[in-house]
Amino acid sequence: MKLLYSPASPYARKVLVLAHETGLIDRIEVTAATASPTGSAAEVAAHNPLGKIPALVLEDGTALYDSRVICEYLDGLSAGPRLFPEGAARWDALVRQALADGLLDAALLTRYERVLRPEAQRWESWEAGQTGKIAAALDRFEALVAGMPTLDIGTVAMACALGYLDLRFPDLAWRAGRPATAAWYAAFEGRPSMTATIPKG
Ligand code: 99T
Repeated sequence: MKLLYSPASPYARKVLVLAHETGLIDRIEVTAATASPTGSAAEVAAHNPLGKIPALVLEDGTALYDSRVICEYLDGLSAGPRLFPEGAARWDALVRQALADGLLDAALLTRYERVLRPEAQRWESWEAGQTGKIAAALDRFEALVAGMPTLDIGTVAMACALGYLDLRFPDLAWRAGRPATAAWYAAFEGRPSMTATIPKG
């Protein structure tokens, strides 16, 4: 199967971290592609009408997207560790994934506002609204980290979100006032699945 991804994409990183953790990484051919709200690579658009990455193309040509669907699909193939728990723990993990992905959605909208939108059309209150969502999500991380399991789809998503803030938003200084999250992330980012997928871009 082929994963359309970009080395900066935190959503694609989530997929790759899960693939490492479940031992599936060698079954995935990774192909770099570009995606942007103002125009994505033809290969991306051919597989995902939304023009977004990641997309996973199966041997029979079926394309899976978005990252949540891909992660759950891969988890189902795992003969070893599973990152989507069952029972009550499932909802806890999925809500943390949604929280982290929502943080990322706000971060990406901010990123596009900063780098793509012509300066004359930028709207300060809109960016302030998005960065407010990022801060609120981070405050929820801070309340959650002490009670989380070591590894599930929620912890992977949270770590990928924090890694993206380090890459694109050093100005937000997310560690300030969030010592529990900073300590948790310092330990988590040492996992081989994380060191093998450090974002670039
Ligand atoms: O918005 C677009 O049209 C193109 N953007 C993307 O494809 C981004 C790339 S991260 N991916 C998503 O928005 C996927 C979101 C989806 N819900 C999922 O897969 O979970 C690029 C980051 C960067 O370069 O800074």
